[in-house]
Amino acid sequence: MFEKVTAYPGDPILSLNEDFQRDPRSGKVNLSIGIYFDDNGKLPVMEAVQQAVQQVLAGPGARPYLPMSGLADYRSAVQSLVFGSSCEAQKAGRIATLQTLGGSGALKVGSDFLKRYFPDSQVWISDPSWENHRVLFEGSGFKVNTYPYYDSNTGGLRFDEMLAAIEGLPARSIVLLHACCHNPTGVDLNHEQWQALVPVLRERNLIAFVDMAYQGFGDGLDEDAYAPRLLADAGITCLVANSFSKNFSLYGERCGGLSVVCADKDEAQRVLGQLTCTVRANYSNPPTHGASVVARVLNTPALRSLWESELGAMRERILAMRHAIHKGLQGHVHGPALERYLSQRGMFTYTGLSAEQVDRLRAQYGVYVLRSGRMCVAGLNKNNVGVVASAVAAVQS
Ligand code: KET
Repeated sequence: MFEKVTAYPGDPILSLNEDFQRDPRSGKVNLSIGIYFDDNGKLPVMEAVQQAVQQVLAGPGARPYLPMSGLADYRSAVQSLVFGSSCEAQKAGRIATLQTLGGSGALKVGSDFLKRYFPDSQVWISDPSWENHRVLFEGSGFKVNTYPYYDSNTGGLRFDEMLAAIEGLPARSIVLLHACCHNPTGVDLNHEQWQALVPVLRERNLIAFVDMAYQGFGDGLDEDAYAPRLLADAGITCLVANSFSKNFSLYGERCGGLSVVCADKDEAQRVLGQLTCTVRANYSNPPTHGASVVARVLNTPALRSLWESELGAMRERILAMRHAIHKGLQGHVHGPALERYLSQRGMFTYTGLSAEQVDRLRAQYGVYVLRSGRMCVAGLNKNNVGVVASAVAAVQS
C-alpha cells in the first residue's frame, strides 16, 4: 500500500537537534535549535512558571474540553501582551484572538484561513527566513516567494530593496514579517523602517502576517512588540502569530496565539468564527494545561513581574554571551563577520559560516550550528563560549 512513500529527508532544525541528542561526545555544544539554555547549559524552568504550575495543580483538576478558540483568560492576556494594555483596537473589540498550538499552530491556522478566503494570493517571506515558514504556507496550498532582506556583506538589512519589492506586489499578497529577533539573521527593521512600511501595506492592499516568536528577547516585551502595535494603531488589517515557547521556556506545552486585527468588531467576530471553524476541522480544540499556566502568570501581578524580571535576565545573559564570543573571536575573525555578533539581536546570529565550515565544526569540535550558518547564541554559556570561539576561529580564519 505504501511502497511509493519516499523517505523523509528530515527537517534542517529539528532533525539536527535529534542528531545532537544522539552524539555521544561529552563536550558537544548545541547551538542549532532556537532554545534558550541557562548559564549551566540547562533548559530553565522559570520560577514564575513553577509557582503558576503549583497553583493550577492545586485547583479543581477537572479537564473539560476548552472552547475551540481556547481559554478566555489566556486569549485576553495574549491580546494585552501583544498589542499593549492601551490598544485602541483591543478596546474597540476589533481583534480576534485564539489560543493556538505554539507559534507554529498560529501560523498554520492563519494560513489555512487565508487560503480559504484568498485562494489566488501568494505568500512572500524574507530571504532568508525560518525554514518552516515556507513548509507551513506551502502546506496550506500557497506558492511561497521571497523578498530581499539580509545583506551578507554587511550583516545588515537591504531595506530599500525590501521596500521596493513589497511595493511591487499584487494586491492581497500575503507578506510574512518578523516582529523582532529575526530568525535566522538577528537583523530587524528599526522604527523608521516599520513606519515606512505602513503606507505601502495600506496602499498596495497587502495582508501583513507578523510572526512574533521571541517577544522579550530583543529589547524588551513592549519594545519588541512595536510592529504589531504600530500596524494595529494604523488601522492595517493584519495577522499576528505569537509564541510562549521561548519566553516562558514552555516549548513542549505548545502555547501560542493568533490575533487578527480587523476593521471593526462585527468583522472581528466573523473572523473569529471562521478561525474556530479551521480549528475544529484540524484538532477540534486546544489543550488546557500550558495555557492555564501562562494565563495564571500573565494575569497575576506578582507572578507577572517575577516572569518579566526572569525574562529580562535571560535577555541580558544572551547579550553578555554576544560580547563574550565577540571577544573570543577578536584577532581571528574580522570586519562585519565579527561585528554581527554584537549588532544582531535575539537568539540568533547569522555567522556567515559556509555549510562546509559548519560540517567541520560539528565533526571536529562537536559544535552544532545550522548548515545555513545560523548560530543560536542563547546556547552559549560561560563554560562553552571559549571552546566555541576557538572552534569557529579555527574553521573560519
Ligand atoms: N516562528 C519563528 C520565527 C520561529 O523561530 C519558531 C521556532 C516558531 C515560529 C515556532 O514556535 P513554536 O511556538 O515552537 O511553534 N523556531 C525554533 C524551533 C523550530 O524550528 O521549531 C528554531 O528556529 O530553531
